[in-house]
Amino acid sequence: MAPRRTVGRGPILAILVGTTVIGGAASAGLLTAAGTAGPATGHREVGAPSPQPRAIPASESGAVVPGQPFADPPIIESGAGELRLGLTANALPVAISGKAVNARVYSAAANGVTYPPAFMPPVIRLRRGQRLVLDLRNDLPEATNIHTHGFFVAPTGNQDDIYELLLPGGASQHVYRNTRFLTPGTYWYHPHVHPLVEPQVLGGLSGLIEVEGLRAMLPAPLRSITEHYIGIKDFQVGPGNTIPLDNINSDAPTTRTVNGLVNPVLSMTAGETQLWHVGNIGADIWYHLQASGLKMTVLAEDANPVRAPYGADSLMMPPARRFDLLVQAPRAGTYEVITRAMSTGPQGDTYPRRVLMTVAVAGRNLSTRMRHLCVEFREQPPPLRAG
Ligand SMILES: [Cu+2]
Repeated sequence: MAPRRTVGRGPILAILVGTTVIGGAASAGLLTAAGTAGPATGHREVGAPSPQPRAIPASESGAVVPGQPFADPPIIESGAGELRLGLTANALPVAISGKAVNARVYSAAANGVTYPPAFMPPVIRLRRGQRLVLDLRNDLPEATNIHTHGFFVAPTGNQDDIYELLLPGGASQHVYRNTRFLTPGTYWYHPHVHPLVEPQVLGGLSGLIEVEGLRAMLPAPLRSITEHYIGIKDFQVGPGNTIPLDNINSDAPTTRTVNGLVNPVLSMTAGETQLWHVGNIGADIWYHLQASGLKMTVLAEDANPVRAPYGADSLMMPPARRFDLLVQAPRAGTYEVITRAMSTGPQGDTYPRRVLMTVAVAGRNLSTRMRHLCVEFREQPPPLRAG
């Protein structure tokens, strides 16, 4: 049975005025003022806050483990005319690269498979023209909703409605039609309830979406190359190893992650070209991506295929920025994908240089490589064909 929609559309402005924190009295005001919506489908009454997660003592949290093997997020896709999935927003402890942290994260379910709560939730891989049915459930102690960042869709029919106020314990169904008009490339999903967007995204509530189609626009030898998803997110921990919910300071010490891992190691073969779907899906931090020794060719910016692919030495990525890239490893060796030290200006933040990911390139004689692993890189990037 489809979940009932328990959404309050009351006086949002009145509800949210003066509400700048999630915990405590302000949160209770937000929840009770909106508590006139219909019955909850979950175990908790609408408007009743769930308990905040208990503090995780330092002796139990552990430390992040860098250098683990790179892993793509799970991928949710369907060959049918409809792609249906469930997303549940939770407030609970998860391990981020080996460290236990109180976070706000999605669990998911699709095609009979359940995906446990994770700092990097599954990628939604959508075909153009496919109907997307997203069943959202709120197990947070505060309101939330869902936004498909970059989708060119109307808010009607409960597609992408940032004014939806899904209360704790509630569920709502979002049906996205006319997806044939979406351009291929990388998008992302996250909650968009003001003023909770920042703490909820900072807490971990964001994931990648790919609208398929870029491959088909590439020259034939490139259409079967390996592709990877590079979801860049960061986290801070406050007291109790909890990601801060208020007084957020994006200049404070921050750990950068790729797919929820600190400096994972991705393997490539010398001469190999891969297709990377890269997105900064964190709340606040800017990234200035650089991969010295690897060749990056931009195919799409923010899910807009470029007129002519271009080579890039570095990529500036404010929050929400996405690039679809061809990445080639010309020769064997170990390469670092870094974010350069940078400042966003006198009123902004200053960020240190950090290694985001390591690329270990094996092999040395291109002529012995199998053809499908060894696509010749052209100095003149390949033209994109209309998809
Ligand atoms: Cu957004």
